[in-house]
Amino acid sequence: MLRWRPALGLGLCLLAGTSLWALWAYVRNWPPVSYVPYYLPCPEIFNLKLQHKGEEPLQPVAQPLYPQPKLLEQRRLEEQMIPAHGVSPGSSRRAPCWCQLRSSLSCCEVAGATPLSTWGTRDPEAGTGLPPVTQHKRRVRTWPRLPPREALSTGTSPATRPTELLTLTPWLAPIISEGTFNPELLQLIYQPLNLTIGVTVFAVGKYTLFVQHFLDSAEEFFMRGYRVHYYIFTHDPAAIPRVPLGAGRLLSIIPVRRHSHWEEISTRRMETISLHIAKRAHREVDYLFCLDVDMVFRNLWGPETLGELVAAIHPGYFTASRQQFPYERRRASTAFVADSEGDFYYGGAVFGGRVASVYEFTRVCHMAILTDKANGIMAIWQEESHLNRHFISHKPSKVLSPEYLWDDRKPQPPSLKLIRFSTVNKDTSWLRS
Ligand code: 48C
Repeated sequence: MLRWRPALGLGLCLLAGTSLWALWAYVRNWPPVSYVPYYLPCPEIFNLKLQHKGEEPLQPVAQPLYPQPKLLEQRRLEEQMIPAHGVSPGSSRRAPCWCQLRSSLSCCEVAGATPLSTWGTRDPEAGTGLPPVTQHKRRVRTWPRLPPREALSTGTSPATRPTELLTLTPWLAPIISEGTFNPELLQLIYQPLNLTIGVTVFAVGKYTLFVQHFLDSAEEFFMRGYRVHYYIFTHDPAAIPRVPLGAGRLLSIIPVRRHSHWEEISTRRMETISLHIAKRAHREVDYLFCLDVDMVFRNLWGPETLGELVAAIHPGYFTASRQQFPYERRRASTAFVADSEGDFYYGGAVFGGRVASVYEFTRVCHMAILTDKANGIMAIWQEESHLNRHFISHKPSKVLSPEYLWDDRKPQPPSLKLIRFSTVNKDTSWLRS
Protein backbone atom coordinates (compact mmCIF):
# COMPACT_ATOMS: atom_id res chain seq x y z
CA MET A 1 0.00 0.00 0.00
CA LEU A 2 2.80 2.39 0.89
CA ARG A 3 4.35 1.80 -2.56
CA TRP A 4 1.20 3.12 -4.27
CA ARG A 5 1.27 6.55 -2.57
CA PRO A 6 4.17 8.09 -4.57
CA ALA A 7 2.67 6.83 -7.81
CA LEU A 8 -0.73 8.23 -6.85
CA GLY A 9 0.84 11.60 -5.94
CA LEU A 10 2.75 11.69 -9.24
CA GLY A 11 -0.42 10.90 -11.17
CA LEU A 12 -2.33 13.66 -9.40
CA CYS A 13 0.49 16.16 -10.09
CA LEU A 14 0.51 15.21 -13.78
CA LEU A 15 -3.26 15.63 -13.97
CA ALA A 16 -3.15 19.03 -12.26
CA GLY A 17 -0.32 20.21 -14.48
CA THR A 18 -2.11 19.13 -17.65
CA SER A 19 -5.33 20.85 -16.57
CA LEU A 20 -3.50 24.09 -15.74
CA TRP A 21 -1.69 23.99 -19.09
CA ALA A 22 -4.95 23.46 -20.97
CA LEU A 23 -6.60 26.31 -19.02
CA TRP A 24 -3.68 28.66 -19.80
CA ALA A 25 -3.75 27.77 -23.47
CA TYR A 26 -7.51 28.51 -23.62
CA VAL A 27 -7.29 31.81 -21.73
CA ARG A 28 -4.31 32.94 -23.81
CA ASN A 29 -6.37 32.75 -27.02
CA TRP A 30 -9.39 34.44 -25.53
CA PRO A 31 -11.28 36.27 -27.06
CA PRO A 32 -11.22 34.10 -30.17
CA VAL A 33 -11.80 37.15 -32.39
CA SER A 34 -10.38 40.59 -31.74
CA TYR A 35 -12.12 43.44 -33.51
CA VAL A 36 -9.05 45.65 -33.68
CA PRO A 37 -5.74 43.95 -32.93
CA TYR A 38 -4.31 45.64 -29.86
CA TYR A 39 -1.57 47.89 -31.13
CA LEU A 40 1.89 46.85 -29.96
CA PRO A 41 5.08 48.31 -31.30
CA CYS A 42 6.08 45.08 -33.02
CA PRO A 43 9.75 44.29 -32.36
CA GLU A 44 10.09 42.93 -35.89
CA ILE A 45 10.16 46.48 -37.20
CA PHE A 46 13.60 46.89 -35.66
CA ASN A 47 14.85 43.70 -37.26
CA LEU A 48 14.02 45.22 -40.61
CA LYS A 49 17.00 45.32 -42.92
CA LEU A 50 17.95 48.92 -42.28
CA GLN A 51 18.67 50.65 -45.57
CA HIS A 52 21.90 52.44 -45.02
CA LYS A 53 22.18 55.87 -46.57
CA GLY A 54 22.59 55.83 -50.31
CA GLU A 55 21.83 52.12 -50.51
CA GLU A 56 19.32 51.33 -53.25
CA PRO A 57 16.11 50.26 -51.49
CA LEU A 58 14.46 47.09 -52.63
CA GLN A 59 12.68 48.22 -55.77
CA PRO A 60 8.99 48.75 -54.97
CA VAL A 61 6.54 47.07 -57.29
CA ALA A 62 6.74 48.95 -60.59
CA GLN A 63 4.33 51.83 -60.27
CA PRO A 64 1.77 52.14 -63.07
CA LEU A 65 2.70 55.29 -65.02
CA TYR A 66 -0.31 57.39 -66.02
CA PRO A 67 -1.00 61.07 -66.71
CA GLN A 68 -1.42 63.22 -63.62
CA PRO A 69 -5.07 63.99 -62.80
CA LYS A 70 -5.53 67.78 -62.64
CA LEU A 71 -8.16 69.14 -60.26
CA LEU A 72 -8.39 72.32 -62.31
CA GLU A 73 -7.35 72.52 -65.91
CA GLN A 74 -7.48 75.44 -68.29
CA ARG A 75 -9.06 74.07 -71.45
CA ARG A 76 -10.65 75.74 -74.43
CA LEU A 77 -14.41 75.92 -74.12
CA GLU A 78 -14.87 74.05 -77.40
CA GLU A 79 -13.15 71.05 -75.82
CA GLN A 80 -15.77 71.05 -73.14
CA MET A 81 -18.79 71.23 -75.36
CA ILE A 82 -20.32 67.81 -75.63
CA PRO A 83 -21.44 66.94 -79.15
CA ALA A 84 -25.06 65.82 -78.96
CA HIS A 85 -25.81 63.49 -81.84
CA GLY A 86 -23.12 64.85 -84.04
CA VAL A 87 -24.18 68.44 -83.53
CA SER A 88 -21.00 70.48 -83.64
CA PRO A 89 -19.97 71.79 -80.22
CA GLY A 90 -20.24 75.38 -81.34
CA SER A 91 -24.00 75.17 -81.72
CA SER A 92 -25.00 73.37 -78.53
CA ARG A 93 -24.78 75.48 -75.37
CA ARG A 94 -24.44 72.69 -72.86
CA ALA A 95 -23.93 73.31 -69.20
CA PRO A 96 -21.02 71.00 -68.35
CA CYS A 97 -21.69 68.46 -65.68
CA TRP A 98 -19.51 67.95 -62.67
CA CYS A 99 -17.78 64.95 -64.07
CA GLN A 100 -14.84 64.26 -66.26
CA LEU A 101 -15.87 65.96 -69.47
CA ARG A 102 -13.82 63.61 -71.52
CA SER A 103 -16.37 61.15 -72.81
CA SER A 104 -18.13 61.84 -76.04
CA LEU A 105 -21.32 62.15 -73.99
CA SER A 106 -21.77 64.31 -70.97
CA CYS A 107 -22.27 62.32 -67.80
CA CYS A 108 -25.59 64.13 -67.42
CA GLU A 109 -26.90 62.41 -70.50
CA VAL A 110 -25.52 59.06 -69.52
CA ALA A 111 -26.82 59.31 -65.98
CA GLY A 112 -30.03 60.98 -67.08
CA ALA A 113 -29.28 63.59 -64.45
CA THR A 114 -29.94 67.27 -64.68
CA PRO A 115 -26.81 69.28 -65.41
CA LEU A 116 -25.43 71.01 -62.44
CA SER A 117 -26.31 74.46 -63.57
CA THR A 118 -29.93 73.67 -62.85
CA TRP A 119 -29.58 72.22 -59.37
CA GLY A 120 -25.98 72.42 -58.24
CA THR A 121 -25.99 76.17 -58.15
CA ARG A 122 -29.52 76.38 -56.80
CA ASP A 123 -30.65 78.15 -59.94
CA PRO A 124 -34.09 79.56 -58.95
CA GLU A 125 -35.54 78.45 -62.30
CA ALA A 126 -34.69 74.93 -61.43
CA GLY A 127 -37.44 74.51 -58.85
CA THR A 128 -36.69 72.27 -55.88
CA GLY A 129 -32.96 72.04 -56.37
CA LEU A 130 -33.28 68.28 -56.37
CA PRO A 131 -32.44 66.53 -59.63
CA PRO A 132 -35.40 64.78 -61.24
CA VAL A 133 -35.54 61.06 -60.65
CA THR A 134 -32.76 59.67 -62.78
CA GLN A 135 -34.10 57.85 -65.77
CA HIS A 136 -32.11 54.76 -66.51
CA LYS A 137 -32.14 55.45 -70.19
CA ARG A 138 -30.01 57.98 -71.93
CA ARG A 139 -31.80 61.28 -72.28
CA VAL A 140 -30.72 63.85 -74.77
CA ARG A 141 -31.30 67.47 -74.06
CA THR A 142 -30.11 70.73 -75.39
CA TRP A 143 -29.70 73.23 -72.66
CA PRO A 144 -29.83 76.84 -73.83
CA ARG A 145 -27.61 77.90 -70.96
CA LEU A 146 -25.34 80.83 -70.33
CA PRO A 147 -21.73 79.79 -69.73
CA PRO A 148 -21.25 79.24 -65.97
CA ARG A 149 -20.57 82.20 -63.72
CA GLU A 150 -16.80 82.06 -64.00
CA ALA A 151 -16.75 82.98 -67.66
CA LEU A 152 -18.96 85.96 -66.87
CA SER A 153 -17.42 86.97 -63.60
CA THR A 154 -13.80 86.71 -64.56
CA GLY A 155 -14.43 88.38 -67.87
CA THR A 156 -12.17 85.82 -69.53
CA SER A 157 -13.12 85.12 -73.08
CA PRO A 158 -15.42 82.07 -73.18
CA ALA A 159 -12.86 80.25 -75.28
CA THR A 160 -10.39 79.78 -72.43
CA ARG A 161 -12.39 80.06 -69.19
CA PRO A 162 -11.04 77.71 -66.51
CA THR A 163 -12.74 74.36 -66.49
CA GLU A 164 -14.89 73.40 -63.54
CA LEU A 165 -13.19 71.27 -60.90
CA LEU A 166 -12.59 67.64 -61.70
CA THR A 167 -15.16 65.48 -59.91
CA LEU A 168 -13.78 62.00 -60.43
CA THR A 169 -10.29 60.59 -59.94
CA PRO A 170 -8.69 58.17 -62.41
CA TRP A 171 -9.51 55.38 -59.92
CA LEU A 172 -13.14 56.54 -59.90
CA ALA A 173 -13.20 58.05 -56.43
CA PRO A 174 -15.47 61.11 -56.17
CA ILE A 175 -13.85 64.51 -55.68
CA ILE A 176 -16.23 66.44 -53.42
CA SER A 177 -16.93 70.13 -54.00
CA GLU A 178 -19.92 72.46 -53.87
CA GLY A 179 -22.48 71.49 -56.46
CA THR A 180 -21.31 67.89 -56.92
CA PHE A 181 -23.77 66.56 -54.36
CA ASN A 182 -27.29 67.15 -53.13
CA PRO A 183 -27.25 67.89 -49.36
CA GLU A 184 -30.96 67.21 -48.86
CA LEU A 185 -30.70 63.84 -50.53
CA LEU A 186 -27.62 62.87 -48.50
CA GLN A 187 -29.37 63.95 -45.32
CA LEU A 188 -32.26 61.62 -46.15
CA ILE A 189 -29.83 58.77 -46.71
CA TYR A 190 -27.40 59.21 -43.80
CA GLN A 191 -29.53 60.63 -41.00
CA PRO A 192 -31.41 57.38 -40.33
CA LEU A 193 -28.11 55.49 -39.96
CA ASN A 194 -27.62 57.06 -36.53
CA LEU A 195 -23.87 57.46 -37.11
CA THR A 196 -21.31 58.77 -34.66
CA ILE A 197 -18.47 60.81 -36.18
CA GLY A 198 -15.21 61.07 -34.24
CA VAL A 199 -12.74 63.95 -34.52
CA THR A 200 -9.15 63.84 -33.29
CA VAL A 201 -7.50 67.16 -32.57
CA PHE A 202 -4.06 67.74 -31.04
CA ALA A 203 -3.51 70.85 -28.96
CA VAL A 204 -0.03 70.57 -27.49
CA GLY A 205 2.01 73.55 -26.30
CA LYS A 206 0.71 76.91 -27.46
CA TYR A 207 -1.72 75.24 -29.89
CA THR A 208 -4.21 75.04 -27.00
CA LEU A 209 -4.99 78.64 -27.98
CA PHE A 210 -6.85 77.41 -31.10
CA VAL A 211 -9.23 75.00 -29.39
CA GLN A 212 -11.98 77.49 -28.55
CA HIS A 213 -12.30 78.81 -32.11
CA PHE A 214 -12.03 75.33 -33.57
CA LEU A 215 -14.82 73.95 -31.37
CA ASP A 216 -17.10 77.00 -31.67
CA SER A 217 -16.98 76.78 -35.46
CA ALA A 218 -17.28 72.97 -35.44
CA GLU A 219 -20.44 73.23 -33.34
CA GLU A 220 -21.84 75.58 -35.97
CA PHE A 221 -20.82 73.77 -39.15
CA PHE A 222 -19.39 70.27 -38.60
CA MET A 223 -21.75 67.31 -39.13
CA ARG A 224 -24.80 69.19 -37.83
CA GLY A 225 -27.55 66.84 -36.70
CA TYR A 226 -25.16 63.92 -36.20
CA ARG A 227 -23.60 62.47 -33.08
CA VAL A 228 -20.04 63.79 -32.80
CA HIS A 229 -17.27 62.85 -30.38
CA TYR A 230 -14.31 65.25 -30.17
CA TYR A 231 -11.09 63.72 -28.86
CA ILE A 232 -8.74 66.52 -27.77
CA PHE A 233 -5.17 65.33 -27.15
CA THR A 234 -3.22 67.78 -25.03
CA HIS A 235 -0.36 68.04 -22.53
CA ASP A 236 -2.43 70.51 -20.47
CA PRO A 237 -6.08 69.42 -19.95
CA ALA A 238 -6.72 72.50 -17.78
CA ALA A 239 -5.99 74.72 -20.78
CA ILE A 240 -8.84 73.25 -22.82
CA PRO A 241 -11.85 75.60 -22.70
CA ARG A 242 -15.28 74.27 -21.78
CA VAL A 243 -17.39 74.81 -24.91
CA PRO A 244 -21.16 74.18 -24.79
CA LEU A 245 -21.92 71.27 -27.15
CA GLY A 246 -25.11 70.46 -29.04
CA ALA A 247 -27.28 67.41 -28.34
CA GLY A 248 -25.50 64.09 -29.00
CA ARG A 249 -22.09 65.73 -29.07
CA LEU A 250 -19.35 64.72 -26.63
CA LEU A 251 -15.82 65.87 -25.89
CA SER A 252 -13.03 63.82 -24.30
CA ILE A 253 -9.71 65.32 -23.24
CA ILE A 254 -6.82 62.87 -23.50
CA PRO A 255 -3.49 63.75 -21.89
CA VAL A 256 -0.40 63.22 -24.04
CA ARG A 257 3.29 63.90 -23.56
CA ARG A 258 4.65 67.24 -24.67
CA HIS A 259 7.65 66.51 -26.88
CA SER A 260 10.39 69.08 -27.16
CA HIS A 261 10.24 69.57 -30.96
CA TRP A 262 7.06 70.53 -32.83
CA GLU A 263 7.96 68.08 -35.60
CA GLU A 264 7.88 65.26 -33.03
CA ILE A 265 4.50 66.43 -31.74
CA SER A 266 3.11 66.55 -35.25
CA THR A 267 4.62 63.24 -36.33
CA ARG A 268 3.63 61.35 -33.19
CA ARG A 269 -0.03 61.95 -34.02
CA MET A 270 -0.12 58.86 -36.22
CA GLU A 271 1.00 56.65 -33.34
CA THR A 272 -1.32 58.29 -30.82
CA ILE A 273 -4.36 58.09 -33.10
CA SER A 274 -3.81 54.41 -33.94
CA LEU A 275 -3.34 53.56 -30.26
CA HIS A 276 -6.45 55.55 -29.35
CA ILE A 277 -8.53 53.74 -31.97
CA ALA A 278 -7.29 50.37 -30.73
CA LYS A 279 -7.97 51.22 -27.10
CA ARG A 280 -11.24 53.08 -27.34
CA ALA A 281 -12.42 54.91 -30.48
CA HIS A 282 -13.26 51.78 -32.48
CA ARG A 283 -16.01 51.08 -29.96
CA GLU A 284 -17.33 54.65 -29.86
CA VAL A 285 -17.40 56.05 -33.41
CA ASP A 286 -18.24 54.83 -36.92
CA TYR A 287 -16.17 57.37 -38.81
CA LEU A 288 -13.16 59.36 -37.69
CA PHE A 289 -11.69 62.61 -39.02
CA CYS A 290 -8.18 63.63 -37.96
CA LEU A 291 -7.89 67.41 -38.19
CA ASP A 292 -5.37 70.13 -37.43
CA VAL A 293 -6.46 72.41 -34.61
CA ASP A 294 -5.19 75.72 -36.07
CA MET A 295 -8.14 75.69 -38.45
CA VAL A 296 -11.71 76.97 -38.41
CA PHE A 297 -14.96 75.81 -40.05
CA ARG A 298 -16.56 78.47 -42.27
CA ASN A 299 -19.37 76.54 -43.95
CA LEU A 300 -21.22 73.26 -43.62
CA TRP A 301 -19.18 70.06 -43.50
CA GLY A 302 -21.61 67.20 -43.87
CA PRO A 303 -22.12 63.51 -44.77
CA GLU A 304 -20.80 64.13 -48.30
CA THR A 305 -17.37 63.69 -46.70
CA LEU A 306 -18.04 60.22 -45.31
CA GLY A 307 -16.19 57.38 -47.00
CA GLU A 308 -13.97 54.34 -46.41
CA LEU A 309 -10.71 56.32 -46.57
CA VAL A 310 -10.83 60.06 -47.24
CA ALA A 311 -8.07 62.50 -48.21
CA ALA A 312 -8.12 66.25 -48.84
CA ILE A 313 -6.28 68.07 -51.62
CA HIS A 314 -3.71 70.56 -50.29
CA PRO A 315 -4.63 74.17 -51.20
CA GLY A 316 -1.09 75.02 -52.18
CA TYR A 317 -0.56 72.55 -55.01
CA PHE A 318 -3.80 71.79 -56.82
CA THR A 319 -2.61 73.44 -60.01
CA ALA A 320 1.01 72.23 -59.76
CA SER A 321 2.53 69.35 -61.70
CA ARG A 322 3.37 66.20 -59.74
CA GLN A 323 7.10 66.92 -60.17
CA GLN A 324 6.56 70.15 -58.23
CA PHE A 325 4.78 68.41 -55.33
CA PRO A 326 6.83 68.65 -52.08
CA TYR A 327 7.04 64.88 -51.77
CA GLU A 328 9.92 63.20 -49.92
CA ARG A 329 12.48 62.66 -52.71
CA ARG A 330 15.24 60.92 -50.76
CA ARG A 331 15.26 57.23 -51.51
CA ALA A 332 16.47 56.45 -47.98
CA SER A 333 13.07 57.40 -46.58
CA THR A 334 10.05 55.09 -46.57
CA ALA A 335 8.06 58.15 -47.75
CA PHE A 336 10.07 58.33 -50.99
CA VAL A 337 8.04 59.25 -54.10
CA ALA A 338 9.58 59.17 -57.59
CA ASP A 339 9.04 62.05 -60.07
CA SER A 340 6.75 59.89 -62.18
CA GLU A 341 4.46 59.06 -59.27
CA GLY A 342 1.66 60.96 -57.59
CA ASP A 343 -1.94 61.95 -58.15
CA PHE A 344 -2.88 64.95 -56.02
CA TYR A 345 -0.81 66.43 -53.22
CA TYR A 346 -2.86 65.80 -50.08
CA GLY A 347 -2.74 67.91 -46.92
CA GLY A 348 -1.82 66.35 -43.58
CA ALA A 349 -4.34 68.61 -41.84
CA VAL A 350 -7.36 66.58 -42.94
CA PHE A 351 -7.84 62.84 -43.38
CA GLY A 352 -10.37 60.31 -42.19
CA GLY A 353 -12.78 57.53 -43.04
CA ARG A 354 -14.26 54.45 -41.44
CA VAL A 355 -12.64 53.95 -38.09
CA ALA A 356 -11.11 50.56 -39.00
CA SER A 357 -9.54 52.05 -42.16
CA VAL A 358 -8.18 55.03 -40.26
CA TYR A 359 -6.69 52.61 -37.73
CA GLU A 360 -4.85 50.70 -40.46
CA PHE A 361 -3.80 53.92 -42.18
CA THR A 362 -2.33 55.52 -39.06
CA ARG A 363 -0.72 52.27 -37.94
CA VAL A 364 1.08 51.81 -41.28
CA CYS A 365 2.16 55.45 -41.37
CA HIS A 366 3.50 55.13 -37.84
CA MET A 367 5.47 51.99 -38.73
CA ALA A 368 6.98 53.81 -41.70
CA ILE A 369 7.90 56.75 -39.45
CA LEU A 370 9.52 54.32 -36.98
CA THR A 371 11.53 52.75 -39.79
CA ASP A 372 12.78 56.15 -40.90
CA LYS A 373 13.65 56.97 -37.31
CA ALA A 374 15.63 53.73 -37.06
CA ASN A 375 17.43 54.84 -40.21
CA GLY A 376 18.11 58.28 -38.78
CA ILE A 377 15.90 60.18 -41.23
CA MET A 378 12.74 62.31 -40.88
CA ALA A 379 10.64 62.85 -44.01
CA ILE A 380 10.65 66.39 -45.39
CA TRP A 381 7.08 67.21 -44.26
CA GLN A 382 6.91 64.71 -41.40
CA GLU A 383 3.69 62.70 -41.27
CA GLU A 384 2.25 64.58 -44.28
CA SER A 385 4.99 63.00 -46.43
CA HIS A 386 4.03 59.55 -45.19
CA LEU A 387 0.34 60.29 -45.71
CA ASN A 388 1.03 61.23 -49.34
CA ARG A 389 3.22 58.16 -49.88
CA HIS A 390 0.50 55.91 -48.51
CA PHE A 391 -2.29 57.51 -50.53
CA ILE A 392 -0.31 56.86 -53.73
CA SER A 393 -0.09 53.14 -52.95
CA HIS A 394 -3.52 52.89 -51.29
CA LYS A 395 -5.82 55.27 -53.14
CA PRO A 396 -8.38 57.15 -51.05
CA SER A 397 -11.97 56.10 -51.73
CA LYS A 398 -13.06 59.76 -51.61
CA VAL A 399 -11.16 63.00 -52.18
CA LEU A 400 -12.17 66.35 -50.67
CA SER A 401 -11.51 69.44 -52.76
CA PRO A 402 -9.58 72.35 -51.22
CA GLU A 403 -12.93 73.70 -49.98
CA TYR A 404 -12.30 71.36 -47.05
CA LEU A 405 -8.70 72.41 -46.50
CA TRP A 406 -8.17 76.02 -47.53
CA ASP A 407 -5.49 78.58 -46.73
CA ASP A 408 -7.05 81.99 -46.12
CA ARG A 409 -3.82 83.71 -47.10
CA LYS A 410 -4.62 82.75 -50.70
CA PRO A 411 -7.12 84.53 -52.95
CA GLN A 412 -10.19 82.32 -53.48
CA PRO A 413 -10.11 81.12 -57.14
CA PRO A 414 -13.43 81.40 -59.03
CA SER A 415 -13.55 77.63 -59.42
CA LEU A 416 -13.74 77.26 -55.63
CA LYS A 417 -17.36 78.05 -54.82
CA LEU A 418 -17.18 77.70 -51.07
CA ILE A 419 -14.60 77.56 -48.29
CA ARG A 420 -15.67 75.15 -45.52
CA PHE A 421 -12.54 74.62 -43.43
CA SER A 422 -9.46 76.81 -43.50
CA THR A 423 -6.27 77.66 -41.69
CA VAL A 424 -6.21 80.42 -39.09
CA ASN A 425 -3.62 83.15 -39.60
CA LYS A 426 -0.90 82.58 -37.05
CA ASP A 427 2.71 83.26 -36.17
CA THR A 428 4.02 79.74 -36.73
CA SER A 429 7.53 80.43 -35.52
CA TRP A 430 6.22 81.84 -32.20
CA LEU A 431 3.82 78.92 -31.88
CA ARG A 432 6.54 76.36 -32.41
CA SER A 433 9.19 78.09 -30.33
O1 48C B 1 -0.54 70.61 -31.15
C1 48C B 1 0.51 70.84 -31.77
N1 48C B 1 1.56 71.43 -31.16
C2 48C B 1 2.72 71.70 -31.80
O2 48C B 1 3.65 72.24 -31.18
C3 48C B 1 2.82 71.36 -33.19
C4 48C B 1 1.75 70.75 -33.81
N2 48C B 1 0.62 70.49 -33.09
C5 48C B 1 -0.53 69.84 -33.72
O3 48C B 1 -0.13 69.29 -34.98
C6 48C B 1 -1.65 70.84 -34.01
O4 48C B 1 -2.90 70.17 -34.01
C7 48C B 1 -1.33 71.29 -35.43
O5 48C B 1 -2.54 71.74 -36.09
C8 48C B 1 -0.75 70.02 -36.05
C9 48C B 1 0.33 70.28 -37.11
N3 48C B 1 -0.10 71.24 -38.11
C10 48C B 1 0.46 72.47 -38.12
O6 48C B 1 1.30 72.83 -37.35
C11 48C B 1 0.02 73.39 -39.25
N4 48C B 1 -1.43 73.29 -39.44
C12 48C B 1 0.75 72.99 -40.51
